[in-house]
Amino acid sequence: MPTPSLIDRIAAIKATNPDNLMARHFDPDYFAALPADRQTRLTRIIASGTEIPDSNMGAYAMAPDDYDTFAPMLDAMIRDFHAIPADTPISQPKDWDTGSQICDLGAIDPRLREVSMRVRVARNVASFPLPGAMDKADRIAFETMAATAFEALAEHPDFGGKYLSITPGSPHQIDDAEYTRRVAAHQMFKDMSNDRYLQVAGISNDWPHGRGMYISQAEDFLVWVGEEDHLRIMAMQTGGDLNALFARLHDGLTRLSALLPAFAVSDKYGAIASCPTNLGAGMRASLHIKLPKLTQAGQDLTRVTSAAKSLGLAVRGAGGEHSDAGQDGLVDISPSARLGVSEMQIMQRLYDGVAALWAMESAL
Ligand code: DAR
Repeated sequence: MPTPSLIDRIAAIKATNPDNLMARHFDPDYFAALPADRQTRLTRIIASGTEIPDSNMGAYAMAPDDYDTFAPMLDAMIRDFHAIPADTPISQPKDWDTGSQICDLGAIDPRLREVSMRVRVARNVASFPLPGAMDKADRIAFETMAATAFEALAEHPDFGGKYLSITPGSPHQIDDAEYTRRVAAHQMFKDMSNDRYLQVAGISNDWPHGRGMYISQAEDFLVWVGEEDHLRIMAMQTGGDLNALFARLHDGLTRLSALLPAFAVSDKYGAIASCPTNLGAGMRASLHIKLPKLTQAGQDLTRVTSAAKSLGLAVRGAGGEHSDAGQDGLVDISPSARLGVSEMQIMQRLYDGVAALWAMESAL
């Protein structure tokens, strides 16, 4: 049997995997009309959706301008995922004025002061290829540049810390035992070469070269280098004060951006990310909360996922993407939308959503 053409394969995926947004929005006529070099670029961008039919998004950008170049196809996928109506322009508002709304989880219930909260943003430096198209030299050059920026950041009293590299031969290299310990502590990212999506997209290539993590002394501010995006900048804390958490991230992001070349951003797409799911604010604001009744002690996420979806929230296991809930019903809750909503709106949605889920849990 001849190998089915790309178009035939995607048509077959569309029939068997209706939630594969790449297959759902792939237009054979649009693809066929592209010049050969652009067909090659687009084939690489949609490789994950083509090779892994149960993908949801099914695409990763390889260069910041991919979103503009292939907007006729990628915008349809982006609108679908981020629930942006056809008659609404794709546009990213900016509003870190997270002081204007008080979002203290302790005001919902004092017990919620115990939940661990984390907010992260994805950022990519415009002058480098996106991670899926970087070669080993790019990855090491980027990490070297980032490590120099971290040396300056480490001088700041609020963000002092150190850079830990897993690049063989790096002056900042840590041993396997410390790497394993940092992963177990949910600080360092896992071996990306085990993620089939990132592997197909080329994002995990050259592992572990060019990868590492900046960690503050208080271990409440982290910067991943060389994961799915060039940088994943995150703040974490307990206590329920979402305003303080967001303000700390914004402060760290602002200081770091002043130490690096320009990030890839656009008025339309906001912060440019490898995955279209992370465009816009590029922000994932999440918290780990125990919902034993709504999750049947972590055995069944159907009900909590449905309730969360109606609140604009996504549910994951506490071990990260594609993980199960904890036995005590510990789940990771985060707002789904990231494009077309501001940082302040994301914070508010998280607060309002958790309040509603907590009320449902308490009423059972
Ligand atoms: N599994 C890939 C990516 C989904 C979004 N998560 C990211 N970007 N980490 C998919 O296309 O389904």
